[in-house]
Amino acid sequence: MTHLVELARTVDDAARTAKAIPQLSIEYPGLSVEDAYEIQRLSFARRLQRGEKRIGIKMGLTSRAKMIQVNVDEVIWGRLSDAMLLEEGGSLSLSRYVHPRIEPEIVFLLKKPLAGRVTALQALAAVEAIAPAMEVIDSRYENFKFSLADVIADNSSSSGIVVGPWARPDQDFSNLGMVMAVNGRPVQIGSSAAILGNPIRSLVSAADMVARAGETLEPGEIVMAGGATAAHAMSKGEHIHLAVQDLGDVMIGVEA
Ligand code: OOG
Ligand code: MG
Repeated sequence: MTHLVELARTVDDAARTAKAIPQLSIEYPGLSVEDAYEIQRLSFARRLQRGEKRIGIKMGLTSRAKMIQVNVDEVIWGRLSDAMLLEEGGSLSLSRYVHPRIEPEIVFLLKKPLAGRVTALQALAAVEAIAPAMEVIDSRYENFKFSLADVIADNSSSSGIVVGPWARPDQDFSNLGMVMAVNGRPVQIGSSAAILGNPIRSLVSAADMVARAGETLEPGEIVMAGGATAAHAMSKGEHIHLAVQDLGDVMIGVEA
């Protein structure tokens, strides 16, 4: 237990100061997924103690492209705070991150509590709205390399969220074209269908995974469904633009 508290401080400090750390699994090769989620919970509690508010959760590794890019093939989740929200159409500063990447996503806004084993229909009935979104992920580990337990302990690389226009969820969003462009040039092209075949399945998994941690997704909270394509490593001077068919656009610029 004490070493979990210490490891929670290590990953939290790394995120706060934007300094890369060695993988926890090097020193603790036996680190379990269960312990990793406890480290995540404890490190997020440090954020709450500093005054940040929980705004929802993010699902990760819900597409083949993402699993292949980071060489971890299990669905994971992480906790999101208000301090991670980035202004749509604004810009972020590279100096606040270790080696940030950005990826195209779909996000859900909930109007009802959701937890446990639910059907896709029940999950959908809890959704107030959906929006196109980009997630900024920033592994705190050197070279963006990690094991399953490492990435979970590091809050599943959560670091920033840019959300586009909210739309009613009563439309078919199971196979929407998604194009992420950098300074006008498409760098990732995909479909919302890449997210577990249909992004609603990511919400179904989210409800189950949080319940197993003894938590509930609350009305007003958001759930990021996970990257539909591989992520793009960001560089200074880039204007990153995501267009999602029928849902609209999301933009962010990158400063030094
Ligand atoms: C882990 C986080 C994965 C996603 O959408 O799949 C994730 C990582 O790639 O560093 O956010
Ligand atoms: Mg993501």
